[in-house]
Amino acid sequence: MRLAKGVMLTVLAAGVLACSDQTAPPPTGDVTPPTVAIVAPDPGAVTGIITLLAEAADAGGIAVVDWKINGGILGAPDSSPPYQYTWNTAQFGAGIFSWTAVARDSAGNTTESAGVTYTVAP
Ligand SMILES: [Ca+2]
Repeated sequence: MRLAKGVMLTVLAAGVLACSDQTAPPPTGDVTPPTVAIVAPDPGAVTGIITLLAEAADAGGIAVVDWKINGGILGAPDSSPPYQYTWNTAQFGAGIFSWTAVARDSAGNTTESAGVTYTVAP
């Protein structure tokens, strides 16, 4: 019993030493995804040509913002603020459309905004 306890303490001590010998892991860079939200226009009925506006932020910098309508990417990635998309609401006819903005930071982390729904009347 006493021997077993001694062995366990030895193993424990070795483990502590092994841990204290290790240096801190190297920084792995930016692992925090950006924040992004569609801030205009307010959800609801839209008509004509409107400008969608997203705000994106990241401590390491935003690389691009993509726009998605009903889950499909539309247009080219926007690499500089203000992050806007000019949407001709006649493009897809009448219907209900959910937009999101997807921000990617300089390290490749991505965040998709909450969806904002617009209704295009017939
Ligand atoms: Ca980041």
